[in-house]
Order: sequence, then structure tokens, then C-alpha cells
Amino acid sequence: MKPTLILTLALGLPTLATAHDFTAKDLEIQHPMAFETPVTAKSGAGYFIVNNTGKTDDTLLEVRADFPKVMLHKSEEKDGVATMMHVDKIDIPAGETIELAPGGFHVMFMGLDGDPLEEGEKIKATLVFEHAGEVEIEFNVEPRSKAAE
Ligand SMILES: [Cu+2]
Repeated sequence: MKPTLILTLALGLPTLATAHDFTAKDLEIQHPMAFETPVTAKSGAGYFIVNNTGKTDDTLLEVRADFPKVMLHKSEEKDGVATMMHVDKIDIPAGETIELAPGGFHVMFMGLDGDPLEEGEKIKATLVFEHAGEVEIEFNVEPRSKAAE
């Protein structure tokens, strides 16, 4: 797992080749995506961009999807080693754009156990925001190689 994580950090953000957007009140949710996972993977990561066009701070409280467990995580580098920690919420301040991206905040779909995320698959999910409320979105599962483009 570790070499993959470090490689992802080095390659940077996924491209926006297949952008798709969702809107909820003052929030624009751009291009929810997840990388395909190997069959042996226990979990997969989801990413998107949230643009708060309003004057009210908002907060992402929860992500619901059809997996045994879905959590909000943050990747951090400590002494050159990539680690992940659980976060309770992600702040989306008024007028700001927050990116969930490799090396930072992400949604962790946990408990895959032999049912990997496959290219072309769409993951239905509900984002729960403090002010914008519940937003139905879909994560597109994309090949890992795209990160290198
Ligand atoms: Cu994670």
C-alpha cells in the first residue's frame, strides 16, 4: 500500500477529463471520482471539489454510500511517511474552494473485501452538509493511470 500512496502524492491531482458537477444551494460539487482498486484492496478513496459560492460557511459532516463503512480521512506526511487520519468533518468556508485530492482530504470507502472498485463503475453517495443538507452525487471510478496524464 505505501508505495502506491507515495506514487499518488508525487503524481498530483487527477485530470478533469470527465467532469461532472452537482449543485446544492450555494455549493458546487465538481467531478466526484474514485480510483479503481485491486481485488485485494480493503478500501478505496473518493475525491471531489467543493466550491462554496455563498456567504455562509458550510461543513461536510458525513458521506453515506453502500459500503460497510464510509469515513472522512486526511492524508498527511509525517517524517516522509504517508499516513491517514480520520476527521469528523471538513470545513467549507464561504467563498472558498476545498479540494478532496490525493495527499489530502478524501472519502474512504471501507470494507470492499473482494469487491473492488472497477473502472466505469458509478458509486452513488449522499453528502451531508450542515447548511446545504443532503446532496445525492455519483463518484465515477477511473483508472489509476489517469493520474499520470
Ligand atoms: Cu483514507
